[in-house]
Amino acid sequence: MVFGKIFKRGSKEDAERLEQSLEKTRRGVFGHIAALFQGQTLDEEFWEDLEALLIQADVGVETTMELVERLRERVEREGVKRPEDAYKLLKEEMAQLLGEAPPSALDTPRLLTVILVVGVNGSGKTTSIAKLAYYLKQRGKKVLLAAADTFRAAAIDQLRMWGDRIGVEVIAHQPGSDPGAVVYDAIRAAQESRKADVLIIDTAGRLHTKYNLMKELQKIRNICARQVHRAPHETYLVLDATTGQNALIQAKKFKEAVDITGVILTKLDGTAKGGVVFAIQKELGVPVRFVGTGEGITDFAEFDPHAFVEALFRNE
Ligand SMILES: Nc1nc2c(ncn2[C@@H]2O[C@H](COP(=O)(O)OP(=O)(O)O)[C@@H](O)[C@H]2O)c(=O)[nH]1
Ligand SMILES: [Mg+2]
Repeated sequence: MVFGKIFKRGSKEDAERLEQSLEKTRRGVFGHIAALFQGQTLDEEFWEDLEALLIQADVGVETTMELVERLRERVEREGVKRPEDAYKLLKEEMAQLLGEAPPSALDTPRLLTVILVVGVNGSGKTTSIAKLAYYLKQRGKKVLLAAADTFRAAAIDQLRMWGDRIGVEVIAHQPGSDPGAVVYDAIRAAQESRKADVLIIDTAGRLHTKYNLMKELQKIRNICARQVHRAPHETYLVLDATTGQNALIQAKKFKEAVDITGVILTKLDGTAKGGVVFAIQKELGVPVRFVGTGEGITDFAEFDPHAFVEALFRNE
């Protein structure tokens, strides 16, 4: 009930943060795309340039091909001659590609919502968890954090430090302890004395080691499912927007192992590209739910596909 009201999409604040974070992107490749449409003719060279720029913007080869194909078809069918008219159609097609955000588990009222957060080291998991916790707290939710990245002592300390700053409790064990046990305790704490509405679980992010990260994540999921009906209710994959197509390759690996329900795209403020949003939606079929727009606790926004496309093309 409460969530339905609180998570009204497309808040003005979210749109403004998104817009600010895309400053570099607007001046970068998407600015070049806008300039291309200020030319005179829609000739073969134009289409080749558009294709090259979209790929450069991290939209991805597959998604770019489909997008350009669809746009060319529309231009022909609708008899569009002027590049500026074609620009409007491109914007429409890109918005269409992102579609409407599907309902989020955060919109469904339940006693305890469990959010599992996964991703490689350095992608921005811990920071995003702190931001999300703060975001939810500001909206009246009681949040609890679980430090299930037990591999490094620094990771636990980092989450604790954030917890102290934002006034959110962190359940942690000793470094090197079993992450599953941390999750078990955190769920019990959330359900019992602390009565949290939302539990957010931080996890380790080492890939390519003997230690099997994917197995560990699977185990954590099983523990969640045993203790809370249908948990985890959301599994967010954190991706660093500045890593472009690499982020997409990582995402595919995680998706094979765990059921990803959404993406938190970080460091959108640090890239002049940003087209990876389209590739994520198209090639993974997973919605971007939140974006990181800086290093501060409030540099975070709920992702709205329409606001994103508007902000991306708002450069005339
Ligand atoms: N500019 C910027 N930096 C970010 C953002 N999100 C995270 N970071 C930085 O990325 C680095 C790694 O973040 P961290 O949360 O420790 O990543 P983790 O290893 O995945 O937990 C830190 O220096 C963060 O401050 C963002 O949205 N924008
Ligand atoms: Mg971390």
